[in-house]
Amino acid sequence: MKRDVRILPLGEAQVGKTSLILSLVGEEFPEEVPPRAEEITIPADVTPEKVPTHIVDYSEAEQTVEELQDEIHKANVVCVVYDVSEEVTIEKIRTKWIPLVNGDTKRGPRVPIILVGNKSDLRPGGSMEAVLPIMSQFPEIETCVECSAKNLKNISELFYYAQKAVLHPTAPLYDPEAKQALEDVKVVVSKNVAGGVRDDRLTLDGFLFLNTLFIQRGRHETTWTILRRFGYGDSLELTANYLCPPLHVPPGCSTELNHCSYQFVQKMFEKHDRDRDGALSPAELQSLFSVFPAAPWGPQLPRTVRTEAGRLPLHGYLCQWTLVTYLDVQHCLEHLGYLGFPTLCEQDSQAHAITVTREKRLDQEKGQTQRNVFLCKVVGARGVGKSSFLQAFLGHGLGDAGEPAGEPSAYTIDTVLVNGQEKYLILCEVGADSLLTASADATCDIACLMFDSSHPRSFSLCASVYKARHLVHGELHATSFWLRVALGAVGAAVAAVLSFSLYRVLVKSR
Ligand SMILES: Nc1nc2c(ncn2[C@@H]2O[C@H](COP(=O)(O)OP(=O)(O)OP(=O)(O)O)[C@@H](O)[C@H]2O)c(=O)[nH]1
Ligand SMILES: [Mg+2]
Repeated sequence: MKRDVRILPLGEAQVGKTSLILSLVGEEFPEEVPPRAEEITIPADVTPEKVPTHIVDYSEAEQTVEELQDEIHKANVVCVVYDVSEEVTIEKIRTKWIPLVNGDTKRGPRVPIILVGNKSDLRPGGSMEAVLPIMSQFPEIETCVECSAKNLKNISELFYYAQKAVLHPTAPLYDPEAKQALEDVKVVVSKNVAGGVRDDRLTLDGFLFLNTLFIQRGRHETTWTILRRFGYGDSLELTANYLCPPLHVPPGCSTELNHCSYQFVQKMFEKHDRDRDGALSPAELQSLFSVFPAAPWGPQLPRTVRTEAGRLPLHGYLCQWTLVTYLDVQHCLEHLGYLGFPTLCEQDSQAHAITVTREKRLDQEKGQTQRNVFLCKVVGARGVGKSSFLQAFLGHGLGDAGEPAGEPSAYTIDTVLVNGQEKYLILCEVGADSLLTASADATCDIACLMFDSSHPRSFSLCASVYKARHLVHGELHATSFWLRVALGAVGAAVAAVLSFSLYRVLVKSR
């Protein structure tokens, strides 16, 4: 929206420009008027559209042609004033004033114009017949109004129309010429490309033909406008502005996909699941990532989410999106950008795909949380079985025949049912030693301290971590819940244990 509006009344001498301005301001008809009124500013709060409005008078006697051009350049809207009782002042609208304002601007933005028939007290309604043909000739004329400075009739209306013409212009919404141009374009395309237009719309072939035509005819700017609208810069790479829209994540808050973006990524899944078997094969995954500079999900994928015989089912796919959004929201924004989220979801940026949750401290104070994704750090000495524990969470038992290939991953993610609601739970393995350094990041929702019951040292390490992070630094706020797990053998009980812990975390924070 415009920050303020500058209105310039023009027209033949003696039609009543100065009188109109002064009767608006003074709310009475000035018997004596100077040739030119001082510029006036109407404060935002007294205008109907609540924007500061400047009205600038023009007087041929006092201003040069250059000054006039300068004023036209600065104006947001021009009121061409004529005298309803003087035919010649109407004729001059077409022959002099509109060409002066919008001169050779054959294309491109034109200054909106309001036609103002003043002195309606002398000949009410008399000018319409003469004015209508002018209105249909010039699309930049927003409206016309008859008024009388003498009777104070339609004066505030006239300035209201002028304000409205700037703030809510008709031209971009309906331009009869542009509509015609669009029809012409379709005719050209359908004549040249078989199937270029279908159901009155351009097809991909038609669109490509049209752009080739633009480039051949030297209208590169049209093709560039389209490319830039989709986020491409001069080197035909997506720009950083497009890929990394600003998103503020205060400390203590986490990032999740919202309903609309889950729907979007699911649609992408369905689009690339060509054989409709509910999972993406490596080839289908490659086709999903064909619009990325490099495939973003690495060889750790089969050990991070649940996969099925080398294929990625929808569940695992959504888990992976959730994980990236939680751990690395910048990359998530980028990925959504490559997939065209803003265009396809009609949002101005990918930032609209993300929910930034309330600060965890507030959740704890209020005893409620809206979060759907939780992080559990699995802490333990080397060799204690953390990785196996993480893998068991995905249903992979030790030495299982069907254990997936792929590189080891420090994270696994799956959903767990908590009170009948599905929540995402991320497990992250952390070496106990690394947590003992002062700068270590101990923030998580659940800390799971793991020791090997046959190795006392692994228990004492856990005890040190517990003391260091919990008692000494009093970091209770950082971790809601400590879980001590002694595991002889890792089994499928993991999911149940963790689900129960998460349940306790949530119940505790209610
Ligand atoms: N009857 C009638 N006379 C008006 C009206 N508005 C202005 N006049 C008269 O028309 C004459 C010209 O008015 P101005 O306001 O000076 O006209 P202008 O367009 O500013 O003229 P320039 O400054 O010379 O360009 C004055 O005598 C006004 O009193 C109106 O609504 N009705
Ligand atoms: Mg004047």
